[in-house]
Amino acid sequence: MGKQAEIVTSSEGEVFDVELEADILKANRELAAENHAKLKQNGITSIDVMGSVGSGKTSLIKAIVSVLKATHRIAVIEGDVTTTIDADIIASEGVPTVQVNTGKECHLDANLIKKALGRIHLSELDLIFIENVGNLICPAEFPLGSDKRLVVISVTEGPYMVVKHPMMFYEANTVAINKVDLSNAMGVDPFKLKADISKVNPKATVVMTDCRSMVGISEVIHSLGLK
Ligand SMILES: Nc1nc2c(ncn2[C@@H]2O[C@H](COP(=O)(O)OP(=O)(O)OP(=O)(O)O)[C@@H](O)[C@H]2O)c(=O)[nH]1
Ligand SMILES: [Mg+2]
Repeated sequence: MGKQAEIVTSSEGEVFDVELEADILKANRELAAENHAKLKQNGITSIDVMGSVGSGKTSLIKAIVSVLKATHRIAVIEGDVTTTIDADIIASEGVPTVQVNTGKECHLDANLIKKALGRIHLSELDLIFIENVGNLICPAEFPLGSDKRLVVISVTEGPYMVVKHPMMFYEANTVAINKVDLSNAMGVDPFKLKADISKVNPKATVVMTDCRSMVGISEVIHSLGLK
């Protein structure tokens, strides 16, 4: 064994079902456009919330909802592989919440969101948040039809989340670096994460947040143009 690691890229391995995958992505994009049109017809602003497992997506949505619910009519679609834990947390804010369980899938898709939108009284809303399944890989490829994308990472995932998963950040409008209250304990510099994000996507607004103390929440709201 040499001192440097061997690298095998996917282009060297067998790639199955390339055409099938292209069809699925195309069909998803078409349904996403339909969802977008439906949301716009109803005058609704929609925000995708994506990010790593346990980074604080639900906590951030809950914090934002707690601030905006006095002035906006809000609903939340909660995507999870299983359980209604996140939906129950959000429902405690008193806003309509739809749980979408993806079963074996590691991401939401536009068809699932189309179904979820059918369960909501769209004419009674101003704003929808969609929390995707927690991971930094698959959700990036499946647009849902939303206006903006909020990506949430946290210092507890270590210092390399952005450089290892740049795709998730390409389309982000806002990135929250969450749990900054734990930066010292984790030995992770949030400003280094911020610099990594700005390299990958210079247009994204990066906000440091601590959802437990409501730090950075109004900046996130402002950066998404919601207030
Ligand atoms: N210390 C600290 N803990 C936080 C913060 N934000 C969230 N947490 C905690 O982190 C844990 C995970 O938070 P969630 O909001 O459920 O994270 P999530 O990204 O929605 O998780 P999944 O949906 O399971 O991927 C919970 O115990 C939260 O209370 C924060 O800013 N600081
Ligand atoms: Mg969650």
